Amino acid sequence: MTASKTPVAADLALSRRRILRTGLSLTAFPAIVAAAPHEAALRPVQLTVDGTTKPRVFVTTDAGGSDKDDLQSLVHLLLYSDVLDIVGLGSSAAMLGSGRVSAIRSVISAYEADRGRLLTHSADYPSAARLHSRVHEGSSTLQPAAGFSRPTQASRAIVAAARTASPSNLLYVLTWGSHADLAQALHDDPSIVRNIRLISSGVDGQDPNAHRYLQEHWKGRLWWIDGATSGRGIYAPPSGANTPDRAWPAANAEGHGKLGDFFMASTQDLYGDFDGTRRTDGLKMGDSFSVLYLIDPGRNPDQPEARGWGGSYVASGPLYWTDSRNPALSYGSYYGAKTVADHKGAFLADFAARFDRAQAAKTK
Ligand SMILES: [Ca+2]
Repeated sequence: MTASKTPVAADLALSRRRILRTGLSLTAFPAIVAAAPHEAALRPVQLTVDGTTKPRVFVTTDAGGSDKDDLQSLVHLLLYSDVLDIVGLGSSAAMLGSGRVSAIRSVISAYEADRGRLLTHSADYPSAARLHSRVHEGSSTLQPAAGFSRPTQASRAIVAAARTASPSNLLYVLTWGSHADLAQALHDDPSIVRNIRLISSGVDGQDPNAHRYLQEHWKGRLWWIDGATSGRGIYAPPSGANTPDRAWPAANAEGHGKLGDFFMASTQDLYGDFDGTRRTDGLKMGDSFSVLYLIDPGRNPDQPEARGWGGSYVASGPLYWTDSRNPALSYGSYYGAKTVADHKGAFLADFAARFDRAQAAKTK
């Protein structure tokens, strides 16, 4: 095993706020050896037009099920795709079966309709074709007891993206669904661990064997924010009730481009509307705390314990952070939710401004 127990070069990690000199030589980064076709297409560093580094992000999602909150999270992600280098979007929806990449592609199609207006606000929004080329089917079955089985398109893409990352240009893997494809990727190429930072949602129930494999074989060697409940602070009230905000998307998303309408349509029946009241309609996007962690303009991503949009986490071992168990920071049973909710005003105002971009082109 080549993984090191030393910190993953945290002091070398580049945040997107760190300005690189223009004309940075890509030869400063490791050469790509025997690169796979999609590996070669991933440039080592993506810069915004003003020379700021974009965090490299690979999202795995269970979008496509009856609970639509990952669709909301994808809208949120794409509205910030000018400041993030989205190198992969994997469908890790083992509980749902295959074919869920269509859910990811549907959000990209909405984005494509709005991109012309978005570009008037920021020249860094990627093309829809580029995003589509980075969508990958993941595991459609639960992993066996070992926690891994066969490579998938998504697991191969994670390996490829991680190989083109480096300790000074890390790959953030954001898991919104199961851990099956990440587990497979780490099994297939253990050396990638040094280039990965994982920010995961509470997804152990979506593939228990894959999650256990990560816990037993990678915890302590993999830089990992294991956030099970803090993200609930995006939508839950202090009581911890499942009552997403219905007014916010009606005021800030609906009518704001295709993405806004898509978001609004994805607020309905979040939990299947079992009692016919639609009381759970609204803004949820509980997995988006991992994106908030990266886009917070005031946050140093090397410091999981600091305060910020994506929450504050407690070190529970080397390279491993979890939700705070401080009762004062809990919303009902959601540990750490207050550490996210405390910043709700700021990150929702910023999100609203992003929907405004989708609604209207910037006037000169
Ligand atoms: Ca999810």
